[in-house]
Amino acid sequence: MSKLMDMPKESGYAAWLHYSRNSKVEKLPAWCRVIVVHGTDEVLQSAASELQHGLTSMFGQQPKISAVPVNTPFIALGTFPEHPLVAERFSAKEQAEVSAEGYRIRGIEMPDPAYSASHGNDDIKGQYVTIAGQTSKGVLYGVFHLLRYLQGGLDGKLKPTTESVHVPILDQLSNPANSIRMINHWDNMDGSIERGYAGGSIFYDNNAFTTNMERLRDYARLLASVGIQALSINNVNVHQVETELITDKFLPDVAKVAAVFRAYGIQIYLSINYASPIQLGGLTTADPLEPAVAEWWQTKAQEVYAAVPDLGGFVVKADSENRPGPFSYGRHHADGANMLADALQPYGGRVIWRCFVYNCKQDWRDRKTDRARAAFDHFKPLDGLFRENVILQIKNGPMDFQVREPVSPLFGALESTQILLEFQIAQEYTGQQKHLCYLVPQWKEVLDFDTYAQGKGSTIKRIVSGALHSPKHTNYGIVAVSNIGADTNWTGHLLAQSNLYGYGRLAWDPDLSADEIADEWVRLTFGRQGNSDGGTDLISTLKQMLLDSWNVYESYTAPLGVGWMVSPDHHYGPDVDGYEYSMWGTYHFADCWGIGVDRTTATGTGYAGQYFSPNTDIYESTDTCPDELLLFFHHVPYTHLLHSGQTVIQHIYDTHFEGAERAAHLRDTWVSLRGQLNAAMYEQVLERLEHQAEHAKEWRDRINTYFYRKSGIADQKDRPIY
Ligand code: GCV
Repeated sequence: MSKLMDMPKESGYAAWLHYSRNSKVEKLPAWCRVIVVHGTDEVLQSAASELQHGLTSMFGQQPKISAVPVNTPFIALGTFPEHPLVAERFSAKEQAEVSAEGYRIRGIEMPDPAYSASHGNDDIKGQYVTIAGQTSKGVLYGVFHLLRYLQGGLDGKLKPTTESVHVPILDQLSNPANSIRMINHWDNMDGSIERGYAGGSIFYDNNAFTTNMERLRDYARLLASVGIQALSINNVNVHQVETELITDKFLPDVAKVAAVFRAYGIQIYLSINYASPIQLGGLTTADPLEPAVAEWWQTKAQEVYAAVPDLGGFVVKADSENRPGPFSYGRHHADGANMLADALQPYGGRVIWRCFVYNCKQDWRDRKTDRARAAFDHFKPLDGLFRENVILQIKNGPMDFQVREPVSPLFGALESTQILLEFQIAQEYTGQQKHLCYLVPQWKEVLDFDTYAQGKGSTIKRIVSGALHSPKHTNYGIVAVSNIGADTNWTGHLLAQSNLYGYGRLAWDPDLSADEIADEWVRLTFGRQGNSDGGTDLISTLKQMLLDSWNVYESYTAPLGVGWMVSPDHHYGPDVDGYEYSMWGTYHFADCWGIGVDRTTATGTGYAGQYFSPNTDIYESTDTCPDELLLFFHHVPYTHLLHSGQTVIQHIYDTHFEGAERAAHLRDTWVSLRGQLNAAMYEQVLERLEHQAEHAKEWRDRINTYFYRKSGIADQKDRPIY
């Protein structure tokens, strides 16, 4: 295991994989003294060494790894086809129930508890715990499941018992809901990260690749532990140096990075510059229908795959925010994507094509153009025109990762096109990892949203997994923008690790609740640490802080779904009119009478009409539009009465006063846990929560004052507004 893993626990480096010593168990329990692993596959070897490391760390003694069964209890790791002992424990039907990357764990059958109490471990002699999959990746995920269970006392349902540590009684089948579970890095080769809030890149510095492979390996371990299996390693805005990633100059380095992640079952992708044929190839055009361009990409694909034979493929941001793309040549996006797809097809590569395409040079006076409509307007007409190895990547909302947006209407509208749902783990608009904002509840709302695309039950999670339109296809899933950087604790705010953890768990199983995921993460991160023994109060208090945090953040920032009241460019902190007269299509239209964007079909931009019924009708009318999205869909007077019974203006005042108080309460709650937490961890989080409490006041006062001055309507409770 990496030397870096020996960094002090309180640094947060080991994150949820710290495997603290279990003081309740004196020595390595008999059932886990030997790991029997069959095969030389490197992912299987990673699985065995992860298990060995985790058990050693928790129980203070190292299990042996053996290639052959032993005459004592043991843990068998392997795939059904290759490990006879593994296959033996499951019927053909049970084996068939496991999908390509799923796993089955079967513990030792427990004898009568009273009998076993007197006879101890002798009773289970010759028996073994089994972690099995169709593939070694499945086995690796199964190992991380067992480790989670032992470290946190978790398996989703079973809670920790003394016996479960001594003898695991798990009988578990788990298959990932999504075939693709991906993370996008927005890392640049100069070492910076676009929208990075946790230090510089772990991949690059000074226009070169890192030599710190240990750090990359530890990242691969964190990702694999939550089931991530795809990773794009450079920014979708591909600048000059990064354009050369697909050349001899950098391909040997890409190959080295790919090898590190491959050992953990993770496939690497590269973001490419659509104008590469011009910039690298000296062609005069990048027109996708020009044969010389297609040929250039075919030759390029051959070179790239010679260096990295299992490269996942290319991620493409085209015709978006000033990036080149097929529009320059009068071609549509299916032309653009298919040409690349044909080049990658012989190698099994995929083209992941982003739908974040809109006019970023809009005139703010133009009330007809609506950025929210753009993805649907561009891509719906192309449904069914894409190659088998093209996947469209769609942001969760129609705008850009705001604290509150409706779900993008493109989901469900594309019936014959493979898709990925894009989330942002990086907190670009949700406090930039200085504020606490556990995003899993937001993502859950998205995944559970019913589009009614094919009647009731057409939820986003069923659409993005492919279950609704295309159950047999594997080019579906979820992707998210990374929130990690070179900071020792990976995410800057230690508690922001919960978002990375939660994202992975949700991509594996969208049916997990935000509460369950928070519970897991808190137990794994804070259980048995520092002065704490992971007592119930600590666990439940921390969990509640996480669960409240999105709502707290929303309440002191932009109200009722309107979004965008942030400082331009860096997007941190309040600036109500910061984007109001800009070209980015991000307006709130506040005047002295009212606020909000009319997106109805009757009188507005018609965006509400992009949804299926009944959603389209629900959003169309203020009578039915949910309060939290009112200003996204409607322009209303400040005196408009919400369903809550409050006027819009009073809602703004109330939520902002309360929000700032609740932010202070988050800090006070943390302070109340001081005695139970490791001192260094306590301090690093306290600093952020103190900043948040202060910054929330700034938000409160700026927003309240702005609307008081615009509307002239006083706060009913007469609180200070400036
Ligand atoms: C990588 C937003 C961000 C940009 C980002 C873009 C995208 O506009 O502010 O930094 O660019 O989204 O998703 O491509």
